[in-house]
Formats: sequence, structure tokens, C-alpha cells
Amino acid sequence: MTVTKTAVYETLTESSAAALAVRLGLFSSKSTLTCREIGDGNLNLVFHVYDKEQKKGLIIKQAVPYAKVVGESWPLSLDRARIESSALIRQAAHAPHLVPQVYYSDTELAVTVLEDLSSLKIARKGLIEGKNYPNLSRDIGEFLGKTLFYSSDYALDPEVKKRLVKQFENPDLCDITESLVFTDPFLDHETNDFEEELRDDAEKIWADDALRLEAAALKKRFITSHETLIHGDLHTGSIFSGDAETKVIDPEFACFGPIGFDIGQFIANLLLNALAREEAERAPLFAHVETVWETFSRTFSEAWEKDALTPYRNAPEYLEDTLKKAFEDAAGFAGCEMIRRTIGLAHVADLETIVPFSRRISQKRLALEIGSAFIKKRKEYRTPKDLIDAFLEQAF
Ligand code: SR1
Ligand code: MG
Repeated sequence: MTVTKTAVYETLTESSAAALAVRLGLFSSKSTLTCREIGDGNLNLVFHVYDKEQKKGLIIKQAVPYAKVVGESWPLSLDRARIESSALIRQAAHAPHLVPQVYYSDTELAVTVLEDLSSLKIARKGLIEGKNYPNLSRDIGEFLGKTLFYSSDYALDPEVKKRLVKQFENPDLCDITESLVFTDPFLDHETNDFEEELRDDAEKIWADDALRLEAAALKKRFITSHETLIHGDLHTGSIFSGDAETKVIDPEFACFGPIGFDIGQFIANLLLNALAREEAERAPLFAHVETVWETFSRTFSEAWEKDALTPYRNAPEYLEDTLKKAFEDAAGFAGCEMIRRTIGLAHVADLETIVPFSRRISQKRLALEIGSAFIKKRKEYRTPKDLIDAFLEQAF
């Protein structure tokens, strides 16, 4: 992997992206390339460059200096490209089979060149089509167990950890999460976006002082708890899945944060998909919720027993406490994610594609109720089964 600095930032086009790939020596100048902009996310340009003869492709991802989903009125630092490639490299050190390879990155052009994963599908899309991806939660649990342990204080020399916290300072993208996940959905804010039919439900949230207080406590935890390097945006749109493979992409929101954050976001997005499905089709999602926690806690515990520093390694009660707190946090963060994906700025296709409209509204209403219960009752929950029971209590 090379990191270079070019002179000037300019937004790539399909032809300049293909030319860049040739200039970098990733394709021969004689190859006939196709290049398409395929980005359907909220923030970046994504180009798929493909050589039909060699059957070889790659992805060029470029950050633009504003949030694409809103427009140029929301400026955003290009530094997220550096954060993303650095996070991918750290994650690859512990879970190389679960992240795309980085071929090249350029901090000035805000470009990352990545392995082509187009033989796989974005997990959210597959789950909406009814695919169940049997390995999904086991792979994500392993990814989380390894990446969250090996960037934590339990594994890192304190000096190294302090340097890493600085390296991964990500104020612009953390601000998005702080506002869109923890703040705006809990008050009558202009960024919120929901159907008029949900106004009473939104107002109920805005008037619920106990809920708002707990959401504030979770926000404070996200901001102040620098436990480990988190992915920061681990929803099912940040995962490529196939029958046998899983790859976690897009860690541009990476920062030091609480261990439970990624776990909670992943679980919330599984449950949002479950809400979109008929009851008879939900069991695989519930199984994923159980498996991701079991695999995460087993992988994290094994790494702890093998590699935790003194004095943590010989303190099994400390490991137990750490996992208990991570679970409680995960339940609360999952609740915030379910609420913000329903009435906040950034929605999810799982809920948006529910038909007919009346069912979409009733399922969104359930998402708000389940999310609120997760936030308020998170300290009572001990196992994934408790989360599923809380879901079923509302969704039956
Ligand atoms: C303005 S960005 C909106 C959302 O898209 C990203 O994927 C994050 O989830 C963010 O909150
Ligand atoms: Mg993303």
C-alpha cells in the first residue's frame, strides 16, 4: 500500500478515475477499461473500474468536501479518507479476511483504491430480498471481537494508545453521529424527516423526559469513552455479504469510542430488517442477534486471555464487567439507531420499502417503541434473548 501526496484536490469523473488507475500502474495503458460511478451512500463518490479482457476490477472511493446526501451546504472534512484507509489497515492486521484490501491511498486527493467486492452484495440489499446469510453474524462477531479488543487499553501500551487516539480524531464525522444519532431525533429539529402520520409518535419521544435523559447519557458515553477504535457506522449497508464471505467496508466514521457502539448499530439494523419482514421470516435475524453477541464475547474473551496486559489479564471479573457494560451500552445504542433511522435524517431502505404504506407506518411506529424500550431498559438486559423478548413484546 502506498500513501502519496498529490498537489491539488479535484473531484474525479468516470474518465479521470480510470486514468488514475492506469497512472497508478493498476492497469496497463493498453487495457480497455470501463468506469462507472456507483456510489449510493450518503457521503462519497465510488467508481468501479473494470478491465473486461483481464476480468479484473477495483474500486476508487473519493471523499467530497461536503455531505453528498445534503449537498454543499453541509461542508465535511476530506480527512475522512485518511481515517478510512488507516482504519482498514488496522482492521486488516487482526481480521484480514473480513475487510477489503487497500491497494493505494492519497490523502490530498482523498482517494482510497480498494479490492473489487462486486461479486458480493451489500448485506442490507440481500436481507431486504429475503437472503439470510448464515455466516453473517459469526463473521461480524469475529470482526468485532478482534478489532475491538486489539485497539483497546486492555491490549495496547498506554503510550501507543494515546498516539492512536490522536491519529483517529475524527471531529466532523463524530459530529454527524452526535447530532443525527443522539441529539436531533430526540427533539423537534429541522434535520428530522418523517411522515405526518408519525407526528404524534415523534412528539411523544420529544416529550419523554426520561427517554431524552437516557439518550443524553448515551451521547455522553459515545463522546467521552475512548475504550477502543470503533468502526463507527456498522450498519448493514457497511457490509458486503456472499454465501461464504463477509467484508466490512466504509470505516470513515472510525474513532475511539465505547466497545458497545458497533455491536448496537449492527443489532439495530438486523432488527429493522426483521420489522420489515413477515413474522414467519424473522427467525434468522433473531439468530443473528444471538450469534453476533456470542461470537463477539467469545472472541474478545479468548483474545483477552491470550493477550491482555497486566493487570487486566489475571482479572476475570474485570473481563466480565467489561462485557456486561458493553452489552448494556449496545442495547442503548441499538435503541438510538432504531429511532434515528425512523424519524431522523438518514433512513434505511428496509423500512422505506415496506408496502403498503399503512404497514410501513405501523412498522415504523414499532421501531420507535422498541428503540425507546432499549434505551430506557438497557440496564435490565443481560443477554441477546432479552433484546429479542423486548422486540417481541412490542411487535406482536
Ligand atoms: C450525513 S451522513 C448520514 C448518515 O450516513 C452515514 O452512513 C452515517 O450513518 C450517517 O449518520
Ligand atoms: Mg458509509
